[in-house]
Amino acid sequence: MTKTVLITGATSGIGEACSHIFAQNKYKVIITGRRNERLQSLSASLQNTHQTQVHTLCFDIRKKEEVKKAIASLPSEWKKIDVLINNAGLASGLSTIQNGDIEDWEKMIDTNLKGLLYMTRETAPLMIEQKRGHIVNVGSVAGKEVYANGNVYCATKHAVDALNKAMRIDMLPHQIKVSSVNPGMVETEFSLVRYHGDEARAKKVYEGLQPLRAVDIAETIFWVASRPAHVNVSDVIITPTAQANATNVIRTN
Ligand code: NDP
Ligand code: 8X3
Repeated sequence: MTKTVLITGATSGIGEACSHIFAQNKYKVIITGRRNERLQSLSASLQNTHQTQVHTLCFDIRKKEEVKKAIASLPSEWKKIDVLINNAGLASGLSTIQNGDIEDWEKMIDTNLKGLLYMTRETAPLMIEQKRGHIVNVGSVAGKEVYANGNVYCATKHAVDALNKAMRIDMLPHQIKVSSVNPGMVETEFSLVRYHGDEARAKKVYEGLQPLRAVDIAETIFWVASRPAHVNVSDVIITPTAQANATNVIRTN
């Protein structure tokens, strides 16, 4: 039976890489994000490259009515979601708490925490009804440890870590799997977004070390999602070899 995956934040980085790997493995793919042009070109590329079926949903995950409407709009055969990848997220700014920008804080809380909750609230009942499913939450090393100036981003990812554990308990009677994948430094648009479009500053983050690629995380997520029915991988932390944890990194120059 063909399986269906829904990937939030598929217009870039880890989510986009996930869409390719699941499509390549013959999943039907639901891709979501706010940038419709990117969704349309990704959809065409997935269909051409992997001959798979693709459904696009363009919405802002921070808006609960948009989330509800998007999931409700899925044709019934697309509502049979086997894997939900709660990936959409961002860091916005990097500053002490006393100098923090409240708009940045709200953006991170609304996307990383509330958006993930809205998606799960709409999708988990569908999985329960069909008596199967797997929710994969993309956390971060920032959800395991805090680092200087990372305060609110780290708090949202710690919340994802807590929700991952809590969801696993709630889903247990329904035998729905819940897993989290927690990356360290991955070179995507993440730093560009964190630094509000400052390309030079974003590039500096990865100087002197080999960061993870989005595909490294996508492969891990696919591995987590493709274990046998009796196996649930609860929690994976994955960093570049040059990174020991959220704060210790080695650079060659
Ligand atoms: P990217 O910036 O490359 O991708 C982020 C994705 O999230 C985009 O597709 C974006 O789509 C989507 N997104 C952001 N805000 C919204 C919104 N309001 N509504 C809908 N979609 C949204 O970053 P990554 O691929 O690196 O990040 C993916 C996840 O991985 C995030 O949760 C991030 O926190 C996490 N992560 C990243 C790490 C890294 O070093 N890169 C390390 C650890 C975790 P669009 O703009 O089109 O809406
Ligand atoms: C992204 C990794 O270390 O920039 O979650 O917070 S880090």
